[in-house]
Amino acid sequence: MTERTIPNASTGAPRVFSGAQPSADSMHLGNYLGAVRNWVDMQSDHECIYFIPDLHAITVPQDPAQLAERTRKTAAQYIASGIDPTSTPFFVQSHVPEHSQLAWLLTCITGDGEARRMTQFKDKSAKQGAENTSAGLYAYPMLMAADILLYQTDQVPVGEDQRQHLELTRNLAQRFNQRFGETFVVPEAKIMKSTAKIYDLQNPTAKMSKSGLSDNGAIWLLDEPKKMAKKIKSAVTDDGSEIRFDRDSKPGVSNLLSIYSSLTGQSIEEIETEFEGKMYGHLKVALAEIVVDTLGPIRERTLEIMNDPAELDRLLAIGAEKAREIAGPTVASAYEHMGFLAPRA
Ligand code: ATP
Ligand code: LTN
Repeated sequence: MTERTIPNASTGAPRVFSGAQPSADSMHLGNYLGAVRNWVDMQSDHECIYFIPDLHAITVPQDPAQLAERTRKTAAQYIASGIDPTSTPFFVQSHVPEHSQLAWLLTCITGDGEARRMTQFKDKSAKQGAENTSAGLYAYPMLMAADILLYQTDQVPVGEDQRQHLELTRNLAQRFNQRFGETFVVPEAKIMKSTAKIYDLQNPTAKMSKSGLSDNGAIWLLDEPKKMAKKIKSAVTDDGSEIRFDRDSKPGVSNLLSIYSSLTGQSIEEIETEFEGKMYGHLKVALAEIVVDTLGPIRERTLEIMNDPAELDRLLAIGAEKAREIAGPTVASAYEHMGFLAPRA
């Protein structure tokens, strides 16, 4: 295995790397419970590095003003959620040029058929039509592989939808090591539990998503607390009145129960017992309070951070500097192994 040139690898804890695109102004409850909260928790017993993949965001058309704004907002929400930029390297992808450098090398050892088989590419390009699909969308998985391999990552906590990209990343790491000599740690996907999958409040068979049909279907971290409570209280529920978990016949109530369980740590059975003989309305009132108690302070903190963009930019610059301490030597080693002529000092 490759020797690591890592500043703080003294603990021997596995290295974790992940991130989510700055593709909306606010994360939703599904992003928080399904991804960000896990990343926050992992900081206690893993060596974590987190980033905002803004270069990935331009694989679909972007408004330049919005890109910068959303990058800051996303960063602020991560920090407010508990990612600690003073101990966990936390940075913006485009601030670390090594991502683009390594992506090119990896693109050149990826087969065209291999890239075309990526289901995310197939789905998105089919939806947009060939003329509206950029070559960047095609190259997306190789950039993602570069993100991960630059940091000699052991584990990548991601959602199920990213499993195939992780498989490609592993194949590219093994291929590179075999062809050119040991350069990269071969990472593992850590697929985050689907029990935390959160559904749309208005359409509880579809997942809560940035691109949902109705704004009332998603709880946004930046929603005012009153609005969050109102959305929970007007969530679609099901026929009957019993508060019982049954995804098939009671998708609305089941969704509320799993949000309740994720936020409190109580099991579904415990919650069912607590609400035995009560009405849907009781569950909604209690849940609204829990949601507001959890997300309200994160929202406040996000607004505070957004009020001081210079301080936020300073933290991100420190993150990028720490990232480059690891990414720089990895790219240098990859160039050397591939046989590039070293530039004169
Ligand atoms: P889109 O609406 O464009 O599909 P998204 O809301 O699904 O976007 P992503 O940026 O694709 O968000 O995902 C960021 C992370 O949040 C991923 O790890 C994903 O698994 C997780 N996530 C997204 N939606 C949910 C959800 N409803 N429940 C649980 N986890 C989710
Ligand atoms: N493709 C991922 C975002 C992403 C990522 C990464 C996640 C880009 N590079 C590296 C983990 C590691 C997504 O859309 N969720």
